[in-house]
Amino acid sequence: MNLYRIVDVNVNRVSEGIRVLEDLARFVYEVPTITDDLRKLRHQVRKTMNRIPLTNYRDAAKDIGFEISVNSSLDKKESISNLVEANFKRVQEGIRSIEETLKVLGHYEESKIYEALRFHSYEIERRYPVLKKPILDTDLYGITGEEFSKGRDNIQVVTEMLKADIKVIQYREKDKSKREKYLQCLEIRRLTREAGALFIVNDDLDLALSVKADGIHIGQEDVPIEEIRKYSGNLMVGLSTHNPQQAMEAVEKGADYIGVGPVFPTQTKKDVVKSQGLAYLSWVAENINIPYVAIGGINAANITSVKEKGGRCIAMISEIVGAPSIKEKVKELRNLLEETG
Ligand code: TZP
Ligand code: MG
Repeated sequence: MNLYRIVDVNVNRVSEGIRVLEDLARFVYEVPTITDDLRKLRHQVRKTMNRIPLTNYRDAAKDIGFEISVNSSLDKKESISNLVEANFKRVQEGIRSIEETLKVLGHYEESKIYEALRFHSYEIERRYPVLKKPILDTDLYGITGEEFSKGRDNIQVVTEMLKADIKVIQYREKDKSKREKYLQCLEIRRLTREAGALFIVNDDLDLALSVKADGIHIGQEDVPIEEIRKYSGNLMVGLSTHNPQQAMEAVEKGADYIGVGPVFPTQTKKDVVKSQGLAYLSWVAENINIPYVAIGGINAANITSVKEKGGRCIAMISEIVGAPSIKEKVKELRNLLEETG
């Protein structure tokens, strides 16, 4: 049956993709653990197929994909990081195709094994050297807010934040059409990639995926994290929390980091919950062992107290986007953090 041919073609595609990643890990980045994990993954991809009797349907000459692949985007690599990204994508899409096809063919168990292998590939991708993202355990986390930006648009503000070497940018925008947000996010993705900064999109999973952001940030009132996880691939997922119970649940449900706040009263967020004060932040600093980001009403006058109570990565909207000079403001905030030791 031709469906088996889809599986067969994809097993080869996936193996080839892993092979490229393996060679780069071994000869360019020289990371034995990742090389080894990829080699094992490649073997498992092949070995799982041995559970299914396969006639050999392979016939590249008759394969219409042959002509398509000659002009595919995989042939236009601009950098090693593009090459690595494209091959992880190739591996993950190939496995997804195997999974779906095996389900139709009634091989549920094997389909589940491939699903697990795909998740394993996301995990390896997160550790792959050239793709490794900055971790959220220090410095400033910049969030857009056009209405507080003194007439500047989100692109101008993000450009300034990146110039000031802020390494985490969140796109948060409540008042624009989805199309406008998409266009701004596309540009911000380009800028953050160039600057080696993390790009996180607030609320919208489709937006985050379509612009290839690094992460999505959701709140307690959004679609639950376990649902987001089903579709978010290797995006990191951040979740806002307002009390210890929510923080523990977020860890249990696999959040990559949590938002902690609002630490102080804020005018910036509508429908905001009551400020939690510094006590909740202290509790998180002592009890939670995933990255956390303090947020809400933080400014130059109180950032020292935030750091003293265990704040490490600190998020701000109005204090940064509303500053006459973003560069000067970031310098001032960093000086205060440094002085606090
Ligand atoms: N989540 C909790 S407080 C807040 C968000 C998005 C707003 C933070 O804005 P600001 O201007 O830094 O108080
Ligand atoms: Mg939200």
